[in-house]
Amino acid sequence: MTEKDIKTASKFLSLVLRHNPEAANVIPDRGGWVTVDTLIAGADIPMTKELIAEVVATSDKQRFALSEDGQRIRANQGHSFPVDLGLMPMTPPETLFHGTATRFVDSIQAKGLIPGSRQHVHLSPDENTARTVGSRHGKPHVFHVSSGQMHRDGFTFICSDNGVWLTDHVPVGYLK
Ligand code: HQG
Repeated sequence: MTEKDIKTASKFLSLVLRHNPEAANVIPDRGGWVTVDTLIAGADIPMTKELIAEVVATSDKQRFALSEDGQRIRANQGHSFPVDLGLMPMTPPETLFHGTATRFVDSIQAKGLIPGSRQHVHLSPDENTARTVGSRHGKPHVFHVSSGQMHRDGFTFICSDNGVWLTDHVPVGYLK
């Protein structure tokens, strides 16, 4: 298996496990879990258990998780279909970071951070990670989010298994 095989499989798993399960003819359960064998059978690209295990193990951001018995897989975050990750709400650090592109800044300063097509707003624990996330969209801009204050004001935060902080909406007043 080559680097290219792993990258192609990773992109396909992101598509199926976050956005479009029909692409592999699978139906995720409430927690977003899908049976590995069913996914392999429904995939329209060559997939094997070994390839999937390699993608899970080598993903730079630990995008995917296998169940303890190795029979099921899900994305750790980034879903656009409704999913209950089953994670306990947690107290976030005082400040979190959101990386975006400069062309979105005006709209964000008007509406705050909204999830768009995803289920949550994604926040990074450090500024460098946020900058990298923002660069995916263009010239990066990093917002500082007063997450500690949001939490004290009653907003809920969860932290995905790969360390991305998730919340529903960040109103403008908490952004710097
Ligand atoms: C922007 C990646 C205008 C928001 C990353 C972002 C992350 C607004 C874009 C994960 C807005 C949505 C998610 C508003 C937010 N007006 N634009 N009011 N509020 N936006 O890709 O956070 O590599 O859905 O700033 O690491 O960039 O795929 O979200 O630029 O964890 O594993 O709307 O995806 O992970 O873009 O990234 P996205 P995101 P992976």
